[in-house]
Amino acid sequence: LSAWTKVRELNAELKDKEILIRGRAQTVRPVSKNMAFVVVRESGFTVQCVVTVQPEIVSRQMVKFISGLTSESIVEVQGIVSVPNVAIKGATQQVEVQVRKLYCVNRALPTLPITIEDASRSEKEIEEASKAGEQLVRVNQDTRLNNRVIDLRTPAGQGIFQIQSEVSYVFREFLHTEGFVEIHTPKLIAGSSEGGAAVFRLDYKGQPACLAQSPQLHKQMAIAGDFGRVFEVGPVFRAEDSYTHRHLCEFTGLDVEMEIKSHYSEVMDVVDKLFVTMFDRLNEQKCKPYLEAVAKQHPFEPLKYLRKTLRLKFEEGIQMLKLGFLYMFFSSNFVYVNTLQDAGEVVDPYGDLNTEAERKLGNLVLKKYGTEFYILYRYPLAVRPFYTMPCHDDTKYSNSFDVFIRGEEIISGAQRVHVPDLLEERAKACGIDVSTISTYIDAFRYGMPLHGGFGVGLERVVMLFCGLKNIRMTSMFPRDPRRIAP
Ligand code: ATP
Ligand code: AMO
Repeated sequence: LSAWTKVRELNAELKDKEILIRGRAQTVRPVSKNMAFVVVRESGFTVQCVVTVQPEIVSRQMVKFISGLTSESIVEVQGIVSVPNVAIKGATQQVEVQVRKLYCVNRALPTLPITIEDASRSEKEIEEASKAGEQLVRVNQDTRLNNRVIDLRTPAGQGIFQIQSEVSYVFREFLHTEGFVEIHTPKLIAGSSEGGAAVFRLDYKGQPACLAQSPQLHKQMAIAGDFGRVFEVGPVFRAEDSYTHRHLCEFTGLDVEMEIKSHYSEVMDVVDKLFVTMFDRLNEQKCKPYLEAVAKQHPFEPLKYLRKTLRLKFEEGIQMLKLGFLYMFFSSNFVYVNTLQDAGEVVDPYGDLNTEAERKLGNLVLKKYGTEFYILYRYPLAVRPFYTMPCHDDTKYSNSFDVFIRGEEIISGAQRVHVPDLLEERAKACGIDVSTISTYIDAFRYGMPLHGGFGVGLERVVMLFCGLKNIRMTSMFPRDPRRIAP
């Protein structure tokens, strides 16, 4: 009996060996009554299978049956590996399979809502064809998401979620080896964990409740329960009311919480080591075909990062932005008009950076320090959640940080207030109804160590590592203000 082989493993070393593969009939090309080609695809990798009439082995009837297969049907193919002496176009593997048997496991409809060929095209291909007078189908994002199961089958779709899987795998593996315990916290909670309006409220058997905006409160309570270092991978719900390229209503949070000895730089040390390890792993051989598959459809430059992650003070970031604008002021009058408006937004030393300012700072940091991955720390207290520890030397600032990839936020983190009265005071000052989080505040009254942590948006990490333009591409079944299906 032939051995099952993965399409991606088919290579010239298997020449003359009999193999068995299962995949989808991507394209079926009858040549004559005696011959047909079927490109079989498995997990984004493709191989050309050749069916030729052979006495006792392949009948004309079988060639006819194969010629009538519909695209995307599931097939099992038994055959012999051969190595043609010309390059094979339209398949990833540079060998062929000479078919001896082919069995159709499940037949797809003759016409599908989108074709893999159309859904796999790069923007550049479409534009070049258009210049040459040929109109190629451009599949828009809504059509892709409405037909997500087909869209996911494209090489880029496969690559993105293989990379996503590696990110969460490295996250778990790294933290396990660093002595963190994996926990699972409730997603139905009594009060908002982050404050603000972005909360899904619901009725919990007659009691008001919400979907957790983060595992924040319970991951801190796990520290109160003496699990010194914890992490969680789980769903996070945000009732975002606007439609942006980087906000979802449900995303996957990679959360960490840990006791600290004396300073929240210990938390930043974990971020640093974790992400350098992660980026190194993503650049290793295992992920290479997936990164290439994504880049083929959505070209991007590899992420620039340092062996020791840059840590930049928020105030220094503001200063760089001011100087950046000054620099642009001298370079062009046109930019001058825009930058004055922008400068007005960002120079507030106790305000937050808006999306545009974050991007600009990302560019300036890249120019000055040669990295697209960095930590910005010591944020103004006013723009951070109630549980954030104020700086002891200046309470207008806080022991907190955000982390950026290519000028966009992927992580927020901080040292937490561990003193219950201050915590209660801060929650009230931030407009939170403390009765909804009383069990959380009580936990601090039973003795709480110094601690801190951070939360990572999984979909944002993959989006920004791969230089993709929209977070919906890195969420398998995205939930945004307009979409709750499929
Ligand atoms: P989080 O707030 O959860 O840490 P974030 O990326 O949304 O993540 P914020 O600090 O809230 O970060 O926002 C940074 C900037 O992003 C805001 O100043 C605003 O310009 C923009 N922004 C945030 N949320 C939204 C939203 N829902 N819609 C549009 N723009 C937003
Ligand atoms: P924050 O609200 O910044 O922090 O969220 C942490 C990270 O989650 C991602 N993120 C999102 N991703 C997709 N869609 C959204 N609507 C969205 N909102 C946030 C971002 C962000 O950096 N409890 C704190 C973390 C902590 O301090 O431990 C928190 O939730 O990548």
